[in-house]
Amino acid sequence: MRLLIAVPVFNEAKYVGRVLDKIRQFWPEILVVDDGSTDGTGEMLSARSDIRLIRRKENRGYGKSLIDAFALADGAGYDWVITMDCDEQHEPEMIPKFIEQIETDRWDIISGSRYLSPRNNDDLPPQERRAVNVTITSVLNDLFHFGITDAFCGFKAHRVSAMRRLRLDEEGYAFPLQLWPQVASANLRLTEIPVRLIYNDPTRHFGGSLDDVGNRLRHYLDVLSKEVARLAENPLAAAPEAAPPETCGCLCD
Ligand SMILES: Nc1nc2c(ncn2[C@@H]2O[C@H](COP(=O)(O)OP(=O)(O)OP(=O)(O)O)[C@@H](O)[C@H]2O)c(=O)[nH]1
Ligand SMILES: [Mg+2]
Repeated sequence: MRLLIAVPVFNEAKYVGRVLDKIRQFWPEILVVDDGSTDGTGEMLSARSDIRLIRRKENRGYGKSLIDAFALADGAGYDWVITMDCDEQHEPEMIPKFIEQIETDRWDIISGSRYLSPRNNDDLPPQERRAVNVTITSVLNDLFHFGITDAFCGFKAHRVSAMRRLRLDEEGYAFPLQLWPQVASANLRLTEIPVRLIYNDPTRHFGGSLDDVGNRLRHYLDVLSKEVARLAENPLAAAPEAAPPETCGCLCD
């Protein structure tokens, strides 16, 4: 099984070195997508010889970086991609837990959830973040009967051959609102695993109009409803049938 850890990065000079060193303790193959950082992150990444690096001059967005990571992984022959953030909100210690689930061969998407089994050392999420997450998670569950608990966790494992069947082009933070309907349309096999809830920097923000919670929720619902309409017109191909078991014609069992 070939696994790539993909880390989208924008202006993370404070964290990037530490996070990558930590990830390497658990898995050696790492792709970083630096999206036009202006704080020295790109230079720090270019100086490392232990990662694959996509470095863009201009910022194209969180979703675009993941889409590019899946395409690179596919072209380079990887079987799985684990995406994780670079701001110490995702613990590299969890990588083996994702690998455990990958190795069961039962899933196409293994999604981290910060709300599946709360722990004593969890942080408190900002109230409006939690409210948006609860609303969107419940809309997704109503639409697609997923039974998920966390619509917005970027810590996920993706089977590359399954991702190849999707048509992803949402470039911004609304990427999950396109991913989830496509997961449903393509009938991908989905599970969640618990990850720690970490909010270590209350000053972080999305930037631009998304910092207003009303705008953000409207934008997310808008992307979701457009995607649902698009898939109703043009659904994704169902999963290929599993090949029938080969028979050898003899009476052996
Ligand atoms: N490539 C790329 N990465 C981004 C972009 N924006 C954010 N990121 C990275 O994506 C990851 C998640 O971004 P965050 O801004 O922390 O998003 P979040 O965790 O949902 O929100 P917070 O709760 O505010 O931390 C981090 O590793 C960021 O550096 C972007 O435009 N392009
Ligand atoms: Mg974050």
